[in-house]
Amino acid sequence: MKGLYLVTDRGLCGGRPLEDVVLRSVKGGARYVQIREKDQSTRDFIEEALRIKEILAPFRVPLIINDRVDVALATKAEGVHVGQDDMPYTMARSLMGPGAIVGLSVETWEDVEKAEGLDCDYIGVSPVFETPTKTDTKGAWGLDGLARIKAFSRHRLVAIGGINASNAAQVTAAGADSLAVVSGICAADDPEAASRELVGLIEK
Ligand code: TZP
Ligand code: MG
Repeated sequence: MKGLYLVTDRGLCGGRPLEDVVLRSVKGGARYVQIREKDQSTRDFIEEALRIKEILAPFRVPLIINDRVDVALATKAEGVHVGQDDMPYTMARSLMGPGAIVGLSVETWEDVEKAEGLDCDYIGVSPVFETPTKTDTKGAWGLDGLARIKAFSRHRLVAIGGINASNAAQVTAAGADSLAVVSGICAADDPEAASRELVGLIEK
């Protein structure tokens, strides 16, 4: 995992279709897209995932589904992202298969240690900074926590939480391989320009 990773939030798109925001973000250089839906029907989630999969295909950007392994399998998404309260990582991996992208969030040091024994494609360092987008967290890692994980872990690190153009370079310098961004792209007036700016900061 390298580069900009869009995590969606329909509620932050300001009335714009999520598909448009996703398209503009990948045009701006996002390399991964995770659809995160917390209160959508299964049917609507599947239909949305299929539409977004089609949008991503020409860009060769993999689609990752948050939490819902059933939706990922049904839509043949390239990956799934699980948190510590979701389906256990090893079950998600065995259902998705060895070729899928399977990511796991780490919220505590114990999670980081346990992840060393897992063949996940990346760990999501969650959250790096406090963020209004997700408040049911166990506290923020900060740049120091991220650097400590980088020094310890064998996994690729996807940093998430409060990341925007003002801190992206620092988060990358602290050891993030990829930056996952929700509001900084979904709520941006111009998601394409916002994505392009973040990509520039990651690659600097
Ligand atoms: N997991 C940890 S923080 C977060 C998620 C889904 C939300 C990040 O949102 P934002 O708007 O990029 O801070
Ligand atoms: Mg989850």
